[in-house]
Amino acid sequence: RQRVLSGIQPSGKLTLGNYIGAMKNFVALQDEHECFYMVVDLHAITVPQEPAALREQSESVAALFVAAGLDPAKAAIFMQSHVPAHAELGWLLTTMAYMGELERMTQFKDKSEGKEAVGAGLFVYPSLMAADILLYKTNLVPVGDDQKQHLELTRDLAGRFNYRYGETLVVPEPFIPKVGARIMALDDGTKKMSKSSPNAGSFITLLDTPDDIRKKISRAKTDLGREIQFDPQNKPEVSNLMTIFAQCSGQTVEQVQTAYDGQGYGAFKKDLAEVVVQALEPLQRKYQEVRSSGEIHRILKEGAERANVVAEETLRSVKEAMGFLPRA
Ligand code: AQP
Repeated sequence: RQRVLSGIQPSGKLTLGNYIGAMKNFVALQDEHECFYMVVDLHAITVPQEPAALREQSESVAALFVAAGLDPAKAAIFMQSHVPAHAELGWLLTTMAYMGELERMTQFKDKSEGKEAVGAGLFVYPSLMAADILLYKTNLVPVGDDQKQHLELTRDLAGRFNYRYGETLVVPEPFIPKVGARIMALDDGTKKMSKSSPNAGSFITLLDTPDDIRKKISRAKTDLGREIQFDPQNKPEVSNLMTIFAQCSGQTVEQVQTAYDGQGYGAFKKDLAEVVVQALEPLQRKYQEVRSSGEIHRILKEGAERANVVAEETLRSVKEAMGFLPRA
């Protein structure tokens, strides 16, 4: 059994991108492996969050984990801030990261672009993410393709630590599915779908009503021409919609292409909307149950207890290796 860890930020409502790129894999891995899945609230505050919204979104994301099929009896589900070792190891690793390597992170460049004031947290975020992963001696990290660069940095930091202080940390492997690894924005097939985008029409959230979903898909940008053809280079928008169709219906992109051969965008989009509505319906029903039962608080408490045991032990060995005086 390998150890798996991943997280999602409570920085908005979860999108189909988060689901297809990350959560579906979280669920697929829980039977075979020892899994830790967290709501990364310490990451969410790298951009300003309104307290009431942060609280609501945190509970909502945790409930969506369960609604999507994560079983708290199998996987530990917890809030990152409920395990203090994350912030502590995050700091220790920040001192080992180089400015140059952090400056190269494309997510930092994207998120800071055009902003007058850029928080320092946004800059050092990758070293906190490294701490998240390394605390659990994680073997596999299921993430979307957009996180590849951060994972590479995590591997570098773990290697640097081990070289400097002796073999202490486990160097993790990324686990990125080939199909559907990156879902793009509905208004721009070259940008990834993001929950914090200012244009709500650019993403579909897991809690959108059927009517919202139909509206958003019917307004989704499509390229010139009218063939339903999978060609991400030349037809990024249609290709993205085809990926969503395939992921939500359990078909391959090739099957989708064959089924819509010779048909126009209109008919395809109409069917796509229904496929997405149907795929989300059971998840939304379960979400309402989880929220109204209040069970999420107990789930998060138990998850944090399990996580703390593992995280504390790694932090202890890291501090010892670095030469911190142990507390008597
Ligand atoms: N568009 C996407 N396609 C595939 N996977 C995606 N992920 C995010 N967007 C897509 C994957 O979801 C996981 C959780 O991401 P996160 O919430 O920690 O942060 P993010 O990657 O920055 O996601 P967002 O939705 O874009 O959030 P904001 O807008 O707050 O920055 C990760 O595994 C990610 O790969």
